[in-house]
Amino acid sequence: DQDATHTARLLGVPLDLGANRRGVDMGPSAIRYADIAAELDAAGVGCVDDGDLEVPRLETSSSAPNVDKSDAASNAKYLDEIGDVTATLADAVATTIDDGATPLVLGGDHAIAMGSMFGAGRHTDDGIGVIWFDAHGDYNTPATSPSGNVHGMPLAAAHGRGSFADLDWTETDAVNEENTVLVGIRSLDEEEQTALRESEVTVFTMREIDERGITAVVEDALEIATDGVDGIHVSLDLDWLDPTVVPGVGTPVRGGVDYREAHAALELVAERDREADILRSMDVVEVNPILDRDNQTAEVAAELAASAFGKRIL
Ligand code: Z70
Ligand code: MN
Ligand code: MN
Ligand code: MN
Repeated sequence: DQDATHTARLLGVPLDLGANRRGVDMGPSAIRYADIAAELDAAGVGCVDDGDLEVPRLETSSSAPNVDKSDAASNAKYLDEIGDVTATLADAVATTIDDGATPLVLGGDHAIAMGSMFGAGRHTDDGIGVIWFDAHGDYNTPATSPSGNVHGMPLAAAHGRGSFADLDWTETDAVNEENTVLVGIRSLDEEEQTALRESEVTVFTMREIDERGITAVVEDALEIATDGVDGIHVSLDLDWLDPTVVPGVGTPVRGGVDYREAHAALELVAERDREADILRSMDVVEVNPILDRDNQTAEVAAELAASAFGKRIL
């Protein structure tokens, strides 16, 4: 008996304007093709598919990256378009939660998490915590980003850091910095590292996982993220895992968690949710089918989502 309490609502966001490689726009299709609905069903979780949000296509859009390198504040490619998409996503996520369901957002690049987090934090008294499973910190701002790619910035934006001119719709107190935990990090830019050191964010690098094991680290992450909040958002960037397990990601970084560690981590999220109903929303991002082999990265994404939503072996 799985006695799960969630109804998952799938929201596809085929956005790749925040990434440096084309292809993650096909992520939602690939994850559906990997039968995420059946995976959730096996977890005893009801699943409603709300389809994909409308996203501007690079091929048909007249928009330019719109980056002025001489103006640090504008060093964020396609921020205008990404701001529109994430505003729509935030509304959809907030409405889904108000309806009593749990949004499972399928990316798309990691920039979409701004919409997920601001939507999940809306209508809360005490804000939300976040657990961010990623190789990267995603804590750049337009002023610090070496690339101008917005998928390297969503967490900083969620904390109201930096100047994001086209994100004027955001509510910057929805995502609590002190309840934000990064897990499995192994690649930070220089200024991003400084910003994280000076922040209230807790960062568990791969080193902590090597020393203490994945379950001890994730138990700590859950303790910190859930302390005094109205629930947590779980953001899973597939490049968190080792590239040998998930070839279909745009920015692979050696030395990631393996398949079993990843499942153990997300099963702990589900276990805590069974005890205290903490899971408010989740996103699964950065699956790139062009770089994948036989859809295996999308399959891992679907399986890990099911683990987070409560799938159990016994
Ligand atoms: C680098 C940047 C990145 C992926 C985030 C990388 C960002 N720190 N890449 N997620 N896949 O450009 O800001
Ligand atoms: Mn990321
Ligand atoms: Mn990443
Ligand atoms: Mn729950």
